[in-house]
Amino acid sequence: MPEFIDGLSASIADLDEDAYILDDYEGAVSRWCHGCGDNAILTALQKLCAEEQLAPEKTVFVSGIGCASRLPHYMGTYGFHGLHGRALPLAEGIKIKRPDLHVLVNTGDGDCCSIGAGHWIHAVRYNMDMTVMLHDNRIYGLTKNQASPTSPHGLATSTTPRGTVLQPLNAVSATLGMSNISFVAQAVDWLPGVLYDIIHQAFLHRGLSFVSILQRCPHYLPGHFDEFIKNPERIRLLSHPEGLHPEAPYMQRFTGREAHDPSDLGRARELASVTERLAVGILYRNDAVPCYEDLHRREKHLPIEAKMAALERELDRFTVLSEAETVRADGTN
Ligand SMILES: Cc1ncc(C[n+]2csc(CCOP(=O)(O)OP(=O)(O)O)c2C)c(N)n1
Ligand code: SF4
Ligand SMILES: [Mg+2]
Repeated sequence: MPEFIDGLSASIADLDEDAYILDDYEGAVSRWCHGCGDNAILTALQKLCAEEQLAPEKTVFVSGIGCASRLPHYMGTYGFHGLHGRALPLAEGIKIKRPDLHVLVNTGDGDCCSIGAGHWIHAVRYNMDMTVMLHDNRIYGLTKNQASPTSPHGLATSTTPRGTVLQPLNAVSATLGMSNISFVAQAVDWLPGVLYDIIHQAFLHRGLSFVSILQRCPHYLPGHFDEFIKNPERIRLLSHPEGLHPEAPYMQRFTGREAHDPSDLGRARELASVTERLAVGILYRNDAVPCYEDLHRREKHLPIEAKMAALERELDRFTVLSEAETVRADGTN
């Protein structure tokens, strides 16, 4: 007969009390709309934290402003809900001062690709160790239906009532064209197993991993991604031992599978440019790109004497000397 403690069997009470469970990562109740794709991303992140047993006090979710940027409130970890477009520099500041923290960034298509575009390019180039998730719903959700840089051509919004006139910015192609990239992936919110695996690999990668996630906004763009959801042929699921694993259970459901070696940047760029058939998976990874915080730390740990001598040398370079001092400094007198 099993022993019972307050109605629980001894085997349940014996569970490791120090292990974190999903509940430990739950924050405030989400205010996102019913069916919003942000919910799927939140679920994947809570699962990631539990799977990797991330200490909540050592984990920080950083965001800008927008619906997507509310995510840190819904996590039971630390968080920084920042300023519109400024999620990445905030995350970089946190990482440089506290490299021991796990830093994850949630940013919208307006937040990252519009007002924050300058920071996006440089954050990628600095390659600090963080996981960046672009929630690309192709619209400004929080401020009620304005066109974003990723809005498709012709989309009627409150700022473009007769339809957008520009072709959209392809965030994955743009990132693949930046300097110093180390991890670029594309995911969709409606395939939770694939989404989780991509986010998990992005997290395990050391360096800046950029994951663009097509995210449904049923409030302003109902049915917007239906062409992909209803027709899986329109999705090209990328598999490779260095990417999503070919034996993953969801792979079998997709006839549109494709083997893609994530070290092949040329092919990654080709795949990203074809928007009619969406490439989902890890497009590019290069684990050899150095992280800025490591390079910075190397400088930081010079002995104080060496730093002072370097500073003196720099100051001397800009010192304006009188004629007599110049002669003395030259040793010609
Ligand atoms: C400096 C500044 N400019 C503009 C705004 C107004 N604003 C807040 S969120 C937002 C766009 C949000 O769109 P996106 O980043 O795509 O996030 P979503 O709401 O779609 O998740 C804008 C323009 C602001 N808060 N601060
Ligand atoms: S407006 Fe759109 S993006 Fe914002 S919470 Fe609602 S469904 Fe999500
Ligand atoms: Mg948006």
